[in-house]
Amino acid sequence: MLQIERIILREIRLALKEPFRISSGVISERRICLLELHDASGVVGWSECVAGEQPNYTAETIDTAWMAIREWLAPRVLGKRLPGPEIIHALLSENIRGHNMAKAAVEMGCWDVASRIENVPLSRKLGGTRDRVITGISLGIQPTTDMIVERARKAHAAGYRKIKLKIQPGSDIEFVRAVRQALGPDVHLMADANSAYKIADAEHLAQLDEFDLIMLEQPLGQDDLVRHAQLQRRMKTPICLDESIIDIDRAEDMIALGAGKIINIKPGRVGGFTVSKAIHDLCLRNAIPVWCGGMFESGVGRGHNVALASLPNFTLPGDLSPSARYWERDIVKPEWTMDEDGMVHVPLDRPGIGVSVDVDRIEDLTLRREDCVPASAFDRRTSDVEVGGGAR
Ligand code: OSB
Ligand code: MG
Repeated sequence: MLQIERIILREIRLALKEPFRISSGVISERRICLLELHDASGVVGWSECVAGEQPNYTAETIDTAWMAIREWLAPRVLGKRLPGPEIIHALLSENIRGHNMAKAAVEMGCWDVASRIENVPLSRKLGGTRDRVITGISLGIQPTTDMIVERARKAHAAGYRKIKLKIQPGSDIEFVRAVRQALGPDVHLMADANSAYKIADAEHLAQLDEFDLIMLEQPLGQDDLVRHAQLQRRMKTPICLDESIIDIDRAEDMIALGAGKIINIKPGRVGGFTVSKAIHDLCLRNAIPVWCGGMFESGVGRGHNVALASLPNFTLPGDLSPSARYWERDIVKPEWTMDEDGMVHVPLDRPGIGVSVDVDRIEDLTLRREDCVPASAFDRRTSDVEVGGGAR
């Protein structure tokens, strides 16, 4: 049983140690929306909305998500007695289209609250079985091949088990070739185009087959499932979809069409954990491996991702780098770390996301705050009258 009595929205900013360039833009500072959810039992849970500052990955931004949570989503859960987090996605999605990252922030916060109420780790509440998750790194586009080689060498030496290179037209084949030559044939290497190509580039992209990549992530547009299937027929390298998979139907379509062979599950992009689990289960039944992508989460969002990545079909290394790869200082204690085997440990000794949120530090970093509470009895009466449209 859940009864969320207050959701505190906060915006903080954290500077990345190094600016990160993908085909659709560059980011040097994260504007992060955090949710602090208070249950009637006194339990407090946390979540993070992963929407970026610009609408260049999906249509959502931190500002659209903030508005969606305040106006439409928080009111759907606040003050209600709810049987559990499994029903939240359906509750948030009835006649509210899109806004998956905003929905996910509310939904995943409810999962954290529910696992704390039950006194179990979030991982186990979700059905996770692993106690360590295998970790990779995502490297931004660099101005020269020498610079990407230097970063890839360092990442490999640090123990990362998969190296993902961001690519775009003009920074692709030669960059991948240089890294493959520098690191040798045994390193798990992949490329992510963030939709930078058209189907007319199929022949160009097929040159990547030479480098034995474990996958090519999202070469074409978000809605291009049919074209991804055409491209997959022309390439040996498995295609992995990221931006295209926004719900369970899109995952089914990918499988039916042969539009890809691997899915990057980001819980924010699909509207939360219930849909993530459904996609995970669908992929398991269809022998499609999955891995957990990242959106430069702070330690709060990372806790949610690590819990999800502990499910059985997360067999490929995730974009789940330790805190120190992103930030001078994270907002959780302990910070997220990676061991010598390139594994992040799933916290199993504590309920919820398994790390402490540094509330004092967050207060210091807070640039705006808004408290969402149940509509008062008076507000409810007025809105009933509006909806009733003068029936009396
Ligand atoms: O496409 O996976 C992506 C970051 C922002 C937006 C899109 C993507 C990414 C990453 C970052 O690759 C991975 C990470 O959080 O380490
Ligand atoms: Mg991606």
